[in-house]
Amino acid sequence: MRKFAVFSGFLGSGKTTTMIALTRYCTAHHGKAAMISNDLGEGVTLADDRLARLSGANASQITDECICFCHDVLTARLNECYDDGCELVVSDIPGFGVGALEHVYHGLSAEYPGQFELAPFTVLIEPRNVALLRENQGGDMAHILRAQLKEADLIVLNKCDLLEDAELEADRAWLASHYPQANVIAISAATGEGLEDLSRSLMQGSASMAHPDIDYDDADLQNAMDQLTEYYLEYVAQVCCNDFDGTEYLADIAGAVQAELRIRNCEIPHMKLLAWEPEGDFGKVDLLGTDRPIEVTRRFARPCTDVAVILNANAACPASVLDGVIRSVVEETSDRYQLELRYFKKECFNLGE
Ligand SMILES: Nc1nc2c(ncn2[C@@H]2O[C@H](COP(=O)(O)OP(=O)(O)O)[C@@H](O)[C@H]2O)c(=O)[nH]1
Ligand SMILES: [Mg+2]
Repeated sequence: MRKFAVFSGFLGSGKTTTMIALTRYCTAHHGKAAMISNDLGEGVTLADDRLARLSGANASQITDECICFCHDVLTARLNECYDDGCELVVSDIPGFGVGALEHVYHGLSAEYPGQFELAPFTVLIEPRNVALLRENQGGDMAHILRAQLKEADLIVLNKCDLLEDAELEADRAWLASHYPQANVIAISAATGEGLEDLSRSLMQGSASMAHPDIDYDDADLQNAMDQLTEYYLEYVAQVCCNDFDGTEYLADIAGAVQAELRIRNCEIPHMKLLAWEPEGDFGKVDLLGTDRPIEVTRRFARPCTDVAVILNANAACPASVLDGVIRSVVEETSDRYQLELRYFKKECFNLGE
């Protein structure tokens, strides 16, 4: 089997966590699987890809361009995975990702007919965003969520560990009735619930190859996408003390960026901070909006000495504002922890500019 699935979905919905859990689960129970993290930064190491590898997933990355527009790179990578014995490969798409059904699925099937078996086009959503849609809130973001869900063959309601049974059923029923073209399943990438369902849906189902009625030039949709600034930072921190708490350090950076952006009325749907030390111990902190608590996704087991850090962010604010905020927060926080920094890479750009 040469199955390929795109995972679309809003920033922070859990695409990476799900791809990690799914590829590990499939490989253990059904057949070898692989994941691809796709994002735009040029020549960067993605936090998602590094996290996936540190977590033991069979993972690789495609950067510089959306897989929507580099089918040669994508097909070469897919063929490598299948030659390596994979039966299922999943990839996410950068940013908001609306349009991948047309560009990736229809593009691949036109250019490489019959080469790949396309699994249901999969869109992840988290309960908080279902709530926004149900309450008719969410502003620009709601436009993106609706467009994404219209593309779906399979809607994955993730983070169901955060819901009571009755809430879960209500959300599932609402999604099924508003997006009747799609199957809806509920999972928790965090606990592993529903992974069997998801594996079977992808391995046994196939893409509908629909052409949903989405106005990709819609001014609101375009406006929302144009506001997005992407940020990629990689550095190494040399630690002087011997009780350095890497997790607290990452959480302090996330908290300070959140506070600074709140003052400036900027929204930050997702910032990821990943740090690891040479022996493979690592910490991960996620910021998922100015109004949500900082999430410590993984704690360092021990105090660490030297650490490598990757910070990736997507924010709805001008590039100069995000750059200024992140740079000064990283410098001030690192000073406070008496770290010496060596920068490797920084990229910051606005998608609309
Ligand atoms: N409670 C809970 N949190 C989750 C789950 N899946 C992902 N998350 C958290 O949601 C945040 C965003 O996840 P990520 O996979 O990076 O989302 P992505 O931006 O769509 O790739 C992280 O803090 C994850 O730990 C889940 O099933 N349950
Ligand atoms: Mg991700």
